[in-house]
Amino acid sequence: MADHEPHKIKTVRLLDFPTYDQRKKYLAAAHFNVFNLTPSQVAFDMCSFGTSASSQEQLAGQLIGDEAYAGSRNFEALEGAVHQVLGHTYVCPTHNGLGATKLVTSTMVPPGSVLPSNARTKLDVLGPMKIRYPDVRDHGATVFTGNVDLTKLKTILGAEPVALVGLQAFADGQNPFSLANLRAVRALADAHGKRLICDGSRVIENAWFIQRHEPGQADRRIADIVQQIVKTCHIFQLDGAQDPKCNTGGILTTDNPDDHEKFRNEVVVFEGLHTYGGMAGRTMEALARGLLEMCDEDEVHWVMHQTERFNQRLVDAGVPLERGCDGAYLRADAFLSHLDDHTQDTLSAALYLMSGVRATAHGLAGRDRMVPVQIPRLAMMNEQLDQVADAIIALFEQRDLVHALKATREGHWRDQLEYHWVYPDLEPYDFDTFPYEIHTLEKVGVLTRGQRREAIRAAGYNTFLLKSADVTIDLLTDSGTSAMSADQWAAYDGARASATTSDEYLAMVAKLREVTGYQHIIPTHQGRAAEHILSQICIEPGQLVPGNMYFTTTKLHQELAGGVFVDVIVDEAHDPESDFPWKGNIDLGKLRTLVGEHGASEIAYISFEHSVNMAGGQPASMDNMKEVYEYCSSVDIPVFFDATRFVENACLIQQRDERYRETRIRDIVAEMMLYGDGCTVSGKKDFLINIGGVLCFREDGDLAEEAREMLRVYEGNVTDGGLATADLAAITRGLEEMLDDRYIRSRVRQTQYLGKLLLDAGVPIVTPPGSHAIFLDAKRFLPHIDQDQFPAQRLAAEIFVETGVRAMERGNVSKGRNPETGENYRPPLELVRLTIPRRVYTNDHMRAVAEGIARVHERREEIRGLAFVYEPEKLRFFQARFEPVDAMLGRHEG
Ligand code: P61
Repeated sequence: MADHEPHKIKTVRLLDFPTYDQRKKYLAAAHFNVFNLTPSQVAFDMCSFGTSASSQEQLAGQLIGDEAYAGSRNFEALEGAVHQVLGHTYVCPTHNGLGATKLVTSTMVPPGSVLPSNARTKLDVLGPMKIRYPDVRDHGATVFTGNVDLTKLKTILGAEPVALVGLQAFADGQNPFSLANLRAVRALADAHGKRLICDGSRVIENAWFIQRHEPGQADRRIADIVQQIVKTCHIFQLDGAQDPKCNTGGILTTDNPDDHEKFRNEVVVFEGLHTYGGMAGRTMEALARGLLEMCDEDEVHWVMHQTERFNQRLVDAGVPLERGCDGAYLRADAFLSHLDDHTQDTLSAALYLMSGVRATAHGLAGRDRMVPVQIPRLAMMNEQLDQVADAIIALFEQRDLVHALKATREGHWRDQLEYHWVYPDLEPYDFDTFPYEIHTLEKVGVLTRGQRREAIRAAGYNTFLLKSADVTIDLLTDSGTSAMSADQWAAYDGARASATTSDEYLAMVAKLREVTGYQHIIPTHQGRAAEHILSQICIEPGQLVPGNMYFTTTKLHQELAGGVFVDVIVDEAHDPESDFPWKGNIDLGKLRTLVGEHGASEIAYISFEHSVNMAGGQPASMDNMKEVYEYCSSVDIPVFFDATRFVENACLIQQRDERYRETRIRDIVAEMMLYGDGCTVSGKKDFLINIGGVLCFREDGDLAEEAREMLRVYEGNVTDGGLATADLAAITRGLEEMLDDRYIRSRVRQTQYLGKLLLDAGVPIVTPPGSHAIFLDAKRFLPHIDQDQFPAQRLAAEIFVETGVRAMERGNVSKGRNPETGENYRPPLELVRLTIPRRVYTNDHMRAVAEGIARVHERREEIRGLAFVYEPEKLRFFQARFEPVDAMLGRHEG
């Protein structure tokens, strides 16, 4: 069983969570028919049609070629994918599944003829075409409920003008057929000289069901079963919006050149030329790529695991449903058994009113009594699905309060219906989860344990030197690794590049002024560039720079400017076992002593970091920032924040300081920034972007001018700092998204979830868990390894071998050597950092990480230390190479 997604999140689409009052308003405006609501009025849209997350390759494919006329290369790609995955020779493209149906009926099913099928819903369109579609599904079947009743089919074949025999994979979303039945249907069709056509829009789900439940099929691959299904049919049709995770598109495939000739000649009438069939070139490309990906065993198993889990949660709570291949199909009549009429739409309306979840039946009004709650493929996380299930369960518990919708406008199709409703008094269900869905995803590395052992050896036991593609869950850094949102991409795409002043620059300045309250906003290409400039303009050689623990680049630039970093963080920060909630605080006593000893003029400025990285992502308290600033103002020492993780610090203030429980994150941030004179920021963290930084000054225009002088020399224009205009646009959008309370809480909670799992497993970590990372305490994890044999470095390597998780050493290797003694510093904290990228991983990934590390912990005694085989002079941790001491001993002894 898959225990986490075989992919990570590449881009996200933000979700809206309308309030109860808004939902009342929207629903009334929609005439109480949830079909009329738009996604921005909905919290979770439980529909699997054209709503899948796509792969980054599909997304990229949208920009390739995109020509849709004779001989387009996108069509060639589609043909290639069909040959490879489905195995049929001929491909006729159509604009979607309906287009394929139309093509088949107009070429092969004359009016008045009959198309028996095991499915209903998608076939209702045949009614208006005067084609009958008798139901031949075996209603007595218990496992393969989509199997055809062969006797019934035979009778119809003998008695009626059958044009084609129809089959649907996972008919109506609930009824899979078996390979044995498929073969029998084919034989029967052949015996009567009829063609068998299969709608395989959900062929993957059906193949999975066969793999799981049909005797003798368990060891076959999904890809194999899919091809057998296709090849058993004369004609195969597929809606691109289903299994290939496209947003539209369709195909009709066959091995029969005569049939194909018919399709080719007809497709030009209704769809488009035979080489695009009414699809844009990009749709064909995305469809081709989706076809190539859809049989991926891990992905299929993950999707089906999610579906099973979702159903089970509902079943356990007694909710009446039928298991669907893509979700739970609620039995509306049983759910609202006290109502007689319009139970489906009433259930949909009540669920929306209560929670904002949209689930609705489609097609013909009154077709069946189900409300399908479908899971958009790969777009949601289990935590979100659990909450959707809980919302349904909560409604089920209040079902007696729901009264029926009253129709004010009847209709043939479900979207035509309109209602009247008196709102029931339902207890609203509030979501508290990740406020985004997965828009595109990226596959993760799948090396075997043996391959990982080889990879880490080749990387000299330095996780910095591993290839990202070999990593399963990458917790090396939260820097530049965020998943951007679709809105950020839109801003990025829409930016008009300028080598002078851009609209995007002005918008970013305005936004940052609003967020920080600082007047002078100077863009830089990333954090260390801002640190370089600040250090150069604010430090006189020999001056001291007190700060709350060092950060590598910060300290380096202070030293390059002739400054001397002095650590004035509270003592608790150096004690990994202390539970002090404000381990990022500056010890005011230490600071006063320092100023007393050296005089304020010897202090360049205070370097005050939010959510202190090297201490474990530990926050400073609001009171501490205020006190430090009061004191420093009184002695004329400027305070500059490293505000790289200031939103996370604000979130921990909201969480840990009673007085701020109800204060919005943006207001907490604004107050924090009052207690400083300026800041440097690496935007690659909280700003939710992949590149960028800023240097800001509250009001000192002279300093800003000096900074701009340097900017011109080292970075780029004063209006871009060397960043692309598009990146400025993404920053501005990110600045808005980072301040969303629901987002930042879900982020920090995810980190803390990982921390809790590790603590529960007895793994020593720095407490309390911080905001962006969990730090393993290597001294306690591997007490038998001397610090000069780099226990944290070895632990990070061992974690990779065990789990494919990449972590980062933050201990003796990172701290370096004392230039005077030549000895390693042997810092009090010998840590391994598990850093959580923003919006990239799910809680299931976090659970897998914790379980893997717990396994390493169990065999900790057999782990040995490391020795340098190559040691660079500066920032040695990036490029250093090591060998295990046991291996070296062995070599020496041997
Ligand atoms: C990180 F191993 N952090 O945490 P730049 N201030 C702070 C940072 O966390 C930070 C920078 C300034 C990184 C990347 C990194 O030795 C290392 O945009 C609090 O990276 O220039 C960066 O910002 C510098 C990792 C940097 C390292 C240096 O993963």
